[in-house]
Amino acid sequence: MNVLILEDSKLYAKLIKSNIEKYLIFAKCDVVSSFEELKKIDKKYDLYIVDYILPDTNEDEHIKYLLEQNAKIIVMTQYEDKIYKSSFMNDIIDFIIKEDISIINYLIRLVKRIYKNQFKNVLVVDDSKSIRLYQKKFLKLLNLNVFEAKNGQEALEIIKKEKINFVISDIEMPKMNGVEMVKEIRKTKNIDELPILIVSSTENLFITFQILKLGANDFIKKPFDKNEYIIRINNILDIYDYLINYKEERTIDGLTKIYNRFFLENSFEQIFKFYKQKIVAILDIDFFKKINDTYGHQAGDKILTYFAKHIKNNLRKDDLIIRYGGEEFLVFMPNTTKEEAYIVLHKIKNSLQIVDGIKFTFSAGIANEGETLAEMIKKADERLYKAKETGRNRIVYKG
Ligand code: GH3
Ligand code: MG
Ligand code: MG
Ligand code: MG
Repeated sequence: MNVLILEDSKLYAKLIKSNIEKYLIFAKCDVVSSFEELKKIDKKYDLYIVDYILPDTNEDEHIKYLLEQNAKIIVMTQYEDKIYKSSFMNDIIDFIIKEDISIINYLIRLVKRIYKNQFKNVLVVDDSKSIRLYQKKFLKLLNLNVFEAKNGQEALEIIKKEKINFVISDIEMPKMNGVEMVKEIRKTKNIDELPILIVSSTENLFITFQILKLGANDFIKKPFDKNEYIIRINNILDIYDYLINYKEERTIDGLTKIYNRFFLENSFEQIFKFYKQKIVAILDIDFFKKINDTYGHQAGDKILTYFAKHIKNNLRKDDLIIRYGGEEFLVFMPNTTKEEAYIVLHKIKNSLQIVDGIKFTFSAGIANEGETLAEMIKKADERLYKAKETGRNRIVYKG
């Protein structure tokens, strides 16, 4: 992301540039110190952080100049009341009060937010086209991809089809109102999966309480202040990003980068139940302890990483691989017979490479018997044991 800082105070410009580049690896900052210099630049930047008062302009000349080119602008100022009342208030992303150095933290967060928003889809649900457009303008300023729906029903259809990360909705709407819509969304997407912000003019406090209790995350009263709108949206999205990272860190194995046991025990059941016909296989590296003892733990780690990747490369899109134990991997294949699974594992077995001069093999058990995940794992484990007992380096799916 390319950022241009327009600031006549060299010290302040340097402070902002160094902080942004230190904390945001994706950002690259250039600095200019006057309107004259700005006008000489041909390059278009993704974001402009500009001082309100420059020595060579009449007040907001430079801001208007940038707005004409559809620039995304954050204004730095000592005159917040002036900015707040300015004609361009609704056309800039936000403003930062300069006196307080600690506001730099907010600026960093905001720039990071704007960068991340390019990957986020927000759905605005309102029966009034003008209100949708009004909100869309601010959401676009924040770099979000915007989808629109006229009522709850339309919203649900879009959520089914598109990867929506955030819903902003009215309450009173024809066909399906916001309360019903929130209820429907929460049947499949928990409060920690899809945030919902309500923007409504309702005077009825009980409806407000009700929709929040049903799973909406926050509420803004119409008519709203653009600044409040943007701050609340940024807060919600920041918290959700944090949650996503947190969940990912908990469910991904650090060494092999595939799902871990925590994922198996906490998130897998839903996927497992979704499919009628399916198989579970357990793959266990043969004599792995000996490999560790002979070549060292690091060599063992390398084999584990390679093995996980090798299995994954041979699976289909809907198949899953989970690190079940130290050198044990669980493979889940939906809509697959035991015979088909055997063919896949056989291919994995026959295409195993030698890693750093170390040749290794694995044994596996395949099962489709049993109603529950635990029953299927037990059966696969029994067959794995059989494979080990009868000489290792083999795959068992019968008996
Ligand atoms: P078998 O053929 O019967 O499966 O014998 P094995 O030696 O593979 O099985 P065993 O269960 O006795 O030993 C597994 C070894 O895996 C023991 C443990 O130190 C090692 N191990 C577990 N996790 C890791 C890891 O993350 N890295 C490395 N390098 N080794 C691990
Ligand atoms: Mg100045
Ligand atoms: Mg083993
Ligand atoms: Mg083992």
